[in-house]
Amino acid sequence: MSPSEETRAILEQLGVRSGGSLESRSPMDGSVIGSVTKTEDIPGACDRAKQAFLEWRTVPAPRRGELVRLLGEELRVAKEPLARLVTLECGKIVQEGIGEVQEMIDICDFAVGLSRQLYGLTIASERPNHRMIEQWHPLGPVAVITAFNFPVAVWAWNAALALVCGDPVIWKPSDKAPLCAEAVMAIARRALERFGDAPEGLLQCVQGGRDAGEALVADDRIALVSATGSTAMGRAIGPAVAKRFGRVLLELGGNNAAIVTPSADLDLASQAILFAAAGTAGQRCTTLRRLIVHESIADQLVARLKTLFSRIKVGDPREEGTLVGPLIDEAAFNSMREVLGDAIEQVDSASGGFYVRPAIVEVDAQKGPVLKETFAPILYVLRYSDLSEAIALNNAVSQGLSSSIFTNDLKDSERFLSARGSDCGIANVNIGPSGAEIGGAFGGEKETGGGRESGSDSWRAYMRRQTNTINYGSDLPLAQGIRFDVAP
Ligand code: UN1
Repeated sequence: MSPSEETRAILEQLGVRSGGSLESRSPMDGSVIGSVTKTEDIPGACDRAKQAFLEWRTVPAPRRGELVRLLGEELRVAKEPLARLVTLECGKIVQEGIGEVQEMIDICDFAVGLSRQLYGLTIASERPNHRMIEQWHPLGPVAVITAFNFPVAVWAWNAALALVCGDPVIWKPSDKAPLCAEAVMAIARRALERFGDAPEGLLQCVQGGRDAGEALVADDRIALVSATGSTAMGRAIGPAVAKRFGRVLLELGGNNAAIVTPSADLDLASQAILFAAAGTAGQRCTTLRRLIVHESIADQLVARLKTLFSRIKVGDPREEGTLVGPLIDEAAFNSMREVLGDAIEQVDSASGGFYVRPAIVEVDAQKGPVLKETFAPILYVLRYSDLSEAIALNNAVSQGLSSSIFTNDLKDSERFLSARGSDCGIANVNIGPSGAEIGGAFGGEKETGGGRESGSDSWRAYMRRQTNTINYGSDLPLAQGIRFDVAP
């Protein structure tokens, strides 16, 4: 079946009406597979979200969790068609499409449990008969700006947490993946109907390009802008939101490395490197882009990787056995070609899509394109002789998302994880830098933006902290022992 025929059938199955001026193309063959209506009234959406907030913040958090539980149930029902749509609209292989929807389900489960937690602290007061506590209250409407490469999961990371935290969500999906967003909204509507009395405007989606995102960023009814995308995008959003003292949660570019030490298990490392570098056609922000290998094992490992890379099946992401589907579009292909020149290996160029074989490029130093995040499957290989040098290379880029080390030497691994080790938000041992579980906090430092999404205590970004000091005595001792009396 052609991508457009199959998309039409899936949209119908999921209850999504296609139509409007914004077209969506499948990276598989470049054909138009559907369209959506551009959202004209962004301030109206912000207004509805604000109204919804006034009501939703008063609903007990465990009841808010019930909505997320229902969302998880609806996602389980729609898992296969939604995953298929991710494949059709973004080119992910079937396994990864399913994995992405599983990630949505996982975060819903996580958020349901969280809805009975959202803990604050009790703090010892210096004053007699005083008690200090910290409470977490809902923050306000959250704008979620997502990229094409995780067209549904990143919304879910944000929405599941925001909902239990008491915040409405306005989603501005990538204009390369508008149909996935419409499908998720249709699924969410079923959860909302079953829930019954959620306020209108609690979950919204606005479709459009950069201007739609800019309108959300500028609107002071939006308490938090959670944005995933390029560092250039983050550089525009950060100051714009700061100007109005709004909050941001930025998850921007990565330029992730893995160090392979002489003691590493090379079978395990090769498999991990294969997935981390070639998976998702090199279009994850956690994709492995720089391999830093000890000189004593470099020849052996590179030879192995070259063999593995040559065996990767590149092609129709729907086909059994395909590991690498198409790049998202021609622009992605061009940026890969800019780096590789004639060495780029295009596969099936008659298909209308941009299919490439993942490339391995050995380099002597980190400069030029090695320092940039080219969103395509290029793995640079560097050699090192001493672990401090390898760690310095890992840290010598402007991005700080993910990193890993392959080693069986406890000292090497602990050095890598220590304060003088990797400077990234994620540092792994004997697994690649990509493919994180939702239970951990996800995000990174430096030009990656500093935000943390998903698990651990990332929920705090979606709430406001309030410190309370309660005097249950009859005297008024002041903090720091200050005396401030007037004779009676
Ligand atoms: C992204 O590429 O924007 O860790 C997110 C991973 C996925 C999420 C990636 N769980 O690779």
